[in-house]
Amino acid sequence: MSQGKGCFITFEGGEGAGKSTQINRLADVLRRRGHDVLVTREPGGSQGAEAVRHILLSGQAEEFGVRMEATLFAAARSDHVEQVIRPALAEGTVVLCDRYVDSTRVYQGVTGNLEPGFVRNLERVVVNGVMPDITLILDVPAESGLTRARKRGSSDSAGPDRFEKEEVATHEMRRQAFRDLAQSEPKRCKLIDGTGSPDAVALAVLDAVDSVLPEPVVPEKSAKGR
Ligand code: Z5A
Repeated sequence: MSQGKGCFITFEGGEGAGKSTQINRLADVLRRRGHDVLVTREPGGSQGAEAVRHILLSGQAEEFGVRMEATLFAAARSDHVEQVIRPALAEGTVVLCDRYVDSTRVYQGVTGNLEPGFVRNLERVVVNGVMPDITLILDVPAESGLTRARKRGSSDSAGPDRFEKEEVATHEMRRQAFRDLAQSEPKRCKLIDGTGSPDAVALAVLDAVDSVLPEPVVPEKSAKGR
């Protein structure tokens, strides 16, 4: 593992792809198996990053341009990495993160038209060596993901955020960009069909994750008793 004893697993995909649903399911399974698990998200996941989340998702930063937004996502990520992710991995925790660098590559890089060099340089400095052991890209047609997200949105009070409000064609372009990423980094990125039932998707997720997970650490007492 590139960053200590733990395992770093990220989930990516468009709106309503099922990331939160699958992260929670995977966390339950891994905890039952004896792993220490941390569920976190971006933008957010640390005190500093959560403070920036509202600025980004409310659209307050949009008028200042995509460079500004990308830099704010990066600032939030830096705090999240150094305050939460790196220490958790060093303690042997399995970290499950809802979105990470690939979201910046796709949302700000591809559909935001930000120069690839700028995106790459920002990423390198901010992650500072902490890259996912595996990235699960949940693949769902944009229209179905948006329908799911809207259905869920009508039952919570928040309403659509700055990104959810964009055109279907933009969401479809992101779907393709995530698929391209899976092709260009096949070792790290696994494309998972997200259109099946939550149970079917969970099985595919577990199958992919099993290839990178270390054995859970057995507590000392029970190890002696064996
Ligand atoms: N962003 C960015 O631009 N740059 C960056 O670097 C980063 C992020 C890190 C964060 O939004 C926004 O920030 C995001 C990109 C941008 N754009 N937007 N919008 P967020 O954190 O508020 O939300 P999200 O990441 O987009 O996730 P989501 O919309 O909440 O969707 P999800 O987590 O993938 O899906 P879900 O909540 O698990 O499921 C959605 C609904 O579908 C729910 O009612 C489920 O019960 C249902 N569901 C789930 N799975 C299934 C299946 N298999 N079948 C049927 N129904 C299902």
